[in-house]
Amino acid sequence: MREGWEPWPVPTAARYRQAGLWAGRTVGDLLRELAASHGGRTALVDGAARWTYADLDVIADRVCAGFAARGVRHGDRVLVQLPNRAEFVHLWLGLARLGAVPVHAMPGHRLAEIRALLSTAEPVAYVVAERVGRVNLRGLAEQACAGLDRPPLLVIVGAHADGSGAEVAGRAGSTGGSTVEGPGRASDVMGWPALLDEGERAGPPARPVVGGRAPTSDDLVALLLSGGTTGTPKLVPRTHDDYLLAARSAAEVCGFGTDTVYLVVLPVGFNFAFSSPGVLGTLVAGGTVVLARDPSPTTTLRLVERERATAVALTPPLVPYWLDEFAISRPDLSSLRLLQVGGARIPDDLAARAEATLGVPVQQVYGMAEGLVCYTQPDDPAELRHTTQGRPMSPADEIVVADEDDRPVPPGEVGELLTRGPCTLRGYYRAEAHNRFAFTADGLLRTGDLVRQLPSGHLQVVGRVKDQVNKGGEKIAAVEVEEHLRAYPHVVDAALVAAPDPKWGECPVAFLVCDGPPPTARDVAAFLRERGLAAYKAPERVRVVDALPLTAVGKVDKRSLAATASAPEATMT
Ligand code: J2J
Repeated sequence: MREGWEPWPVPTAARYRQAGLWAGRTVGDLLRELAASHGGRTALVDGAARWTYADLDVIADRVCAGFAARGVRHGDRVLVQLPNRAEFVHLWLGLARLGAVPVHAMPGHRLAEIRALLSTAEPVAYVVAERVGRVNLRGLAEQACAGLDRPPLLVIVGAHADGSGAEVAGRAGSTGGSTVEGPGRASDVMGWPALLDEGERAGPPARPVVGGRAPTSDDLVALLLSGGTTGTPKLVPRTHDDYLLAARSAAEVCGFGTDTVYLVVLPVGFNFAFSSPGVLGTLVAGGTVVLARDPSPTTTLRLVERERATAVALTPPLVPYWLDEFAISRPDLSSLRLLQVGGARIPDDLAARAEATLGVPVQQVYGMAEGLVCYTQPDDPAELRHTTQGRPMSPADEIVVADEDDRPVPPGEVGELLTRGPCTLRGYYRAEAHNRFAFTADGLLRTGDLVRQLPSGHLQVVGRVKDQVNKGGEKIAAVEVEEHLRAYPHVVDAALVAAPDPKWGECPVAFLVCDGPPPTARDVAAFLRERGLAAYKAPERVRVVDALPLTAVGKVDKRSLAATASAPEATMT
C-alpha cells in the first residue's frame, strides 16, 4: 500500500511491464521526447493562441519550478478547477514534471463537492478560474478554504484572456501575493502569471527537483473523480504508467497520429475528454489539441471548420444539438473523421441518424475514470456501431459478466461487469472501507454496470446496479443528494431515482416523505443550491409519498420507485 492508494500486485505489475504495456516513462519524459521530435509542431490551440510542443515543454518547466518555489513537493496534491483553457494543460504537464498530483474537480462543482475534495485530498494548492460564466469561482474557493487548519495556496487563473495567453493578473498582482481572512489560517493567494514568473526566475528545475525526488512512472499522475455512488466523492488514482498506456492505446485504437486535430468540447478534466484518447492521447500521437471554451454547437461546429478538426467527443445530449445546428449553418465538416459519443448510452437510432446526417462515423465510447474504456470501430458493421458500446481497448483488460455471486453468467446474458487490467485501479484513494466491497477478492472492480456481451465481444450497457443517476453523462450519486434532501424542513425520508428523459436520457426524480407542507422541485433546487451542491444534481421532479417502499430485506425499493417515476403522473411538481 502506498500513501492512500493500492498499487497493482507486484507480479501483475511485472507482467504489465514485461509485456511493454507499462513503458516505464513519465509524462515529463514523454514531453521532452515530443519537444525533441515534434518541437515546432502546434500542440495546443486556445482561441487565437497557439503553443508548439517546444513551448509546452518550456511552460511545463516553468510551472514545475513555480510550484517548487512555493514549496509544493513530489506527491503533494493540487486541486484543479478550471474550464477548457490552455492553463489546464500547462498546469497538468507542469505538475506531472514535478511529481505533484492534480485532482480533477469540475467547473460545475460547488461548495459541497469542493469541501469534500479538500477534505479527502488535502491539497497544498488549489488552482481555480477567477470566474466561469457568471459564477465567481474564486469566491467559492476562498469560502471553501476558510477555516481549514492548513489552507492550500490559491492560484487564480484570470477571467479574461486576450487570446495571446497574457492573462489579467489576479488581485494579488503579478509579483506578490495576498492573503484571505478566515476563521482558521488564511490562504495565500497569487495569480497564475505570478506563478509562471516565479518559475521563470527559478530557472529550469534541477533533478532531483528541489526538496523532493523526480517522479517515476509508477507514481501518481492524477486523481480523477469517480462517477460516484457514495455520500462523498471517491477519487481514482492514476499512475504515469497506466494513464499513458490508456492514452497510447486509445490513440492507436482511434487511429490518432500527427495529423490529428482533436477538438475538446466536453470539460477537459473529464476522463473521456482528457485520455480517451482526448488531450493526452492526441499529445502522445504528436497531434494538435484545440480547446473549445464554449461547448455550444454554434461555436464548436465553427471551430471544426476553422481548425480542420479530425476528431471530437460528445455526450449523447449534445448530439441532437449538433444535428440541428448542422442543418441550419451547414458548416464544412469534411475534415472530421471520428465523432466519439460516450459517458451515457446513445439511443441506437440517434447514433444511426448522426452518421447519416453528418457523414462521419460515430464511435461509441463506454469508459470510466476507474480505467476500463471500450470503443466501437468505424469498420464494425453498422448494427454493432449503432447498438453496442464497443470492446475493451486492450487485450490485457480482463472482463467478467457476473451474477450476484460473482460467477460468470452464460454467454449473451445480462450481468454486472467486473474488470481488472493495466489501466484499472485496485483501490480508490483513501477509501479503505469502500474498497472492501468495490472490488472482488481477486481485485476485480465492480463497475455497477449491467451489460451483455455479444459473440463479437462487443458490450451493450443495459442498466446498472449502482445507486446512481446518469444525466446525459453527468453522474449523480443518489445517496449524496438524499442526505441533503433529508435536511429539508419537514422531509423525514427521501429517495432519488432515475426516470427516462427525452433530453438527458435520464434525469433524477426525488421521492419525499414529509410531515409538513411538501416542497416543490423548485424549492428543492434552491435549497440544494444553498447547501452548495452542483446544480445538475437537483431533482427534475419531486413526488411526495406516505412511505418509501421497502424490499424483502428492508432496503428502499428503488426499482419500484423508478417504475413509478417513469409513469406519467399529474401530481408531480
Ligand atoms: C452507457 N453508459 C456509459 C456509454 C460511460 C470515456 C467515456 C466515458 C467515461 C465516463 C470515461 C457509457 N454507455 N457509452 O471516463 O474515459 C457510464 C457507465 C460507467 C460510468 C463511468 C471515459 N460511458 N457510461 O463516463 O467515470 O455507467 O466516465 O460506469 O464519468 O458512465 O462514468 P465516468
